[in-house]
Amino acid sequence: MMRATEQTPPDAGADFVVVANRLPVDLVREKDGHEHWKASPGGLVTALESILKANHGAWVGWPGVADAAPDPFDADGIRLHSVTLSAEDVGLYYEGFSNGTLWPLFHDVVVPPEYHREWWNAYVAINRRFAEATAAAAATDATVWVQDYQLLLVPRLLREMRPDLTIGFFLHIPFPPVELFMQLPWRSEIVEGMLGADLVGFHLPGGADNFRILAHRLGGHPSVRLRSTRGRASEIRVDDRRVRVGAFPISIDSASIDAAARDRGTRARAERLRTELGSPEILLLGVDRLDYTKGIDVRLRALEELFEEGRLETADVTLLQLATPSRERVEQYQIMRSRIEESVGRINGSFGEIGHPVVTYIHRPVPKSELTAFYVAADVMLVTPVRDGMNLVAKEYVASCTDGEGSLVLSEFAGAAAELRQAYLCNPHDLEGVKDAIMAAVTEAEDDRRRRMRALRRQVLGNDVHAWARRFFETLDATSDE
Ligand code: GDG
Repeated sequence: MMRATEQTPPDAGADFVVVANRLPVDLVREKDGHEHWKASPGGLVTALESILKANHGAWVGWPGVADAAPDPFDADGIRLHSVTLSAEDVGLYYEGFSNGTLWPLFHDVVVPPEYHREWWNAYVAINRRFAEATAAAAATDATVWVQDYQLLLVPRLLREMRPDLTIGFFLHIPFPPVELFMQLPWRSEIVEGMLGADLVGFHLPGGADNFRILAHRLGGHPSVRLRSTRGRASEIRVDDRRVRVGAFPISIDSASIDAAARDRGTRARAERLRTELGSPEILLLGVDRLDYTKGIDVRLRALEELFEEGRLETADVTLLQLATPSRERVEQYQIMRSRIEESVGRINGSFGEIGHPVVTYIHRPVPKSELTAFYVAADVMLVTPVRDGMNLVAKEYVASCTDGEGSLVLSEFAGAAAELRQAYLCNPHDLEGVKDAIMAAVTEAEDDRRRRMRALRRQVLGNDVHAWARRFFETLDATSDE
């Protein structure tokens, strides 16, 4: 199935198609109306690049600008097909149903999900638009890999349009417990949508279990039969088809981050950064999209109390918090941002010195090289989400600790905690526990810290994003071969 078909012209359709909400490049529209493309190399592109190129691959997604309708074009050997979304589509399908309904519902209702029929109708219509674009882009018997919660209905729609395709689906966020999922007025439609795939992948076995139970209960296909497939996926019978369900924990391009962190320029930048931050004895770091799931508020509160109680000295410790702007038109994100910025102001007002804030807060994206320098500079990385599918930042930090120094404080509620067992694990709902984990990360003997980091590095360097993609495809291949 994944043969290199070198002679097939892209116009005849691609043998391998990735479908995601966003294309791997962003369309940028200048004030004068002039448009150009900018690469946005995420982890997924890195993982799939070689497979896409070897198979005359195509990518279907939104270019990131409302009403843009660029023709398909080739970038680096990958055919890019844009799905056009109007400003209203973005408001209803993306900001509304995807990020106002599904995102909070799938993250344990950290904020209340909103259920609006108007949002749902738009979600159905836009999923159909993605499915149609994919059906038009895929060659006969092609393999299609659908990504994430914005496109949960695409597998089934696509199967109806193109029964010849092999369809994989991967969810990048948690899949919630049955009791929460059952809130969704359109729960059966969503489960049916996902069951259109041949293989449905989650980060963790818990998500896969939740899905199996729901498929049994809601899918209208009562014979859920469990059978293990190379220990990776079990099987659900849907009419005369089998759907495999399994856990595929995503990772990062560990080797390239390790190399970037060893780079002399990066190390020099990391040193300069520490000086610019007032040469603290201990540099704490947070790196997140500004999202209410990430627990930025949790770590700020923990830090504030540790200063108040005198367990940490403000003269020794500083926190660098990078909070990349995200979903800024969604109300809950605006509320969260105000709350975090208020805390940062309060902590600096109480504990900072003139010219030396204790929290340095950056609310804008930084270049990747700068981010790697942050990781290299940090003594302790704080990853405290209240719920997170995986959390790649935790793995990126570990890959950047090339000298074996550095400590990771990690929430048990991040998917990464299942693999990164030697981190300083904490429950983000237990503030005392978070404070203790930070203190342990700061004060534990060097030998113990190094031992933990060695184990973490073995895990992250031995399980990279390429292995993740390979495992998914091998399982999908095995499914379609049957
Ligand atoms: C979803 C799931 C799951 C952040 N700021 C900058 C920047 N970043 C990069 C990080 C990291 C990525 O963004 C964030 O990935 P996460 O995994 O931490 O979180 P989500 O965005 O919520 O991702 C998550 C993931 O999907 C994959 O399945 O792990 O659980 O929620 O790579 O480095 N990169 C640059 N500048 C920034 O300012 N260059």
